[in-house]
Amino acid sequence: KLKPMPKDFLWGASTSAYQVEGANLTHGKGPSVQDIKKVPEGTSELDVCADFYHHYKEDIALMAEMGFKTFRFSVAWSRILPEGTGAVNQEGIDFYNNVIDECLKYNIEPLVTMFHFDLPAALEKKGGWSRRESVDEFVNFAKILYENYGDRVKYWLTINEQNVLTLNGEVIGTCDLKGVDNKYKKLYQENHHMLLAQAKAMALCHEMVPGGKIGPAPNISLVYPASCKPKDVLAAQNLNAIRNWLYLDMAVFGRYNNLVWAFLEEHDATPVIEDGDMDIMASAHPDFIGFNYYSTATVEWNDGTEPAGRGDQQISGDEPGVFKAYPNPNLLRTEFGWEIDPDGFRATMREIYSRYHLPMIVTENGLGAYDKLTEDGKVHDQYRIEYLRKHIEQIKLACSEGVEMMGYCPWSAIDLVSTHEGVVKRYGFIYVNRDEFDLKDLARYKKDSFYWYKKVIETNGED
Ligand code: BGP
Repeated sequence: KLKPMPKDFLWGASTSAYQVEGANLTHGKGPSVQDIKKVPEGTSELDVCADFYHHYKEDIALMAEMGFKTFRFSVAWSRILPEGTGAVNQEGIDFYNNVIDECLKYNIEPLVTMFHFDLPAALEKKGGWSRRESVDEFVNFAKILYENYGDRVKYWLTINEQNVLTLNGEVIGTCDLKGVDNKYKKLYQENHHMLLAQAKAMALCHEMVPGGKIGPAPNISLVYPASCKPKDVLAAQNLNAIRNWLYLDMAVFGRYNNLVWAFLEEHDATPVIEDGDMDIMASAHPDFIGFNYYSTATVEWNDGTEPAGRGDQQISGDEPGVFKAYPNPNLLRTEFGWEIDPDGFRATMREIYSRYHLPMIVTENGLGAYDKLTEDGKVHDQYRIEYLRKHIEQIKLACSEGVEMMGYCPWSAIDLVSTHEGVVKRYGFIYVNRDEFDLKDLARYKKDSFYWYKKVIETNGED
């Protein structure tokens, strides 16, 4: 039997700085890795995006009209610190002050992601996360955020989808592996630095922000075995460890997952760990777990005879001797080929909760589609309503089963730029009138899902 949703459930939605703001090289902002990458063919540059930088008041007013209790957005590191360290760009500080104040004006709790795929290019040029210094650079950035916003921002997220950064960085434009001999060695050393930076930032939040709550935000997709063949089950355990549990085991327990460690040893890729690193990680604790969920992943055993290939966004490449991507024949797919699995969402929530026993907030979930604006300014996105409704149903079921869910922030509050598939891949409740290369007037239109989500929030999930 369904129990009512928690009274203070945080309904909202998400964006990220480099995908929504525009003004990417103006107003004192330094370039990030996203601004120096070559954009995928057929997609536009990041100079305008949804132009949230100039429309934030109008956009937050629309979020308030939907009844948002929270708004998840990220802070662009190189807007605050154009060089990644050193001089602060006051205009950048002011911009996020304004965004935060605008949220608070409508009683919307800001949920701030510190780092969402946009390392300052100046740091990348020096070697980015592969250098030990990156840990202190991130902590310094976190300190500036707490100093400036800690009086008003209670909820913080450290690193968006650190697992995707490690497993799929080339696709999302955060790393270039050309000429790298042992990619695992490089990626998992960077990963170690990020984990350490995260642990230190969590501890610092507890020191500096009164009542502050902080958590990680990996992308968690429960991994299914393709069959009940025992070897397929082993393959699923392998990918679950590599893709999912490594990140949460580290954030919550500060412990490397043993299956991952064995995998790294096998590839001569165990990270350099300095004295004291593991203590720092074991003593820092998140207050909650944020996670992005789009779908599950399905794998079968890989006997090692086939070379590594690339799976889809959730699977991120096959590993000989470890697992092989398997298209799940039981699931429908979006227009962009992503599997749709609401039941798997509940399975994922159950599994995370049974492993970590922490409250959880869904920091992303959603459907990318080619929406059409009608002549009379409507967007009939019934497919999105259906997708979201089915996922919300699963949250209700999970809550009724005793899983502690704090909130739901689908991707995305407003149309923005996809990681690699352009602005025509839309996720928002609010339509932004532009095409890939024709900026039109950037006017905002309420999609059908806007009115539907407003009712969902009004009734605390009853719709
Ligand atoms: C997540 C990212 C987001 C986002 C979303 C949709 O991986 O955290 O930044 O864009 O996926 O993905 P895409 O834009 O590739 O459709």
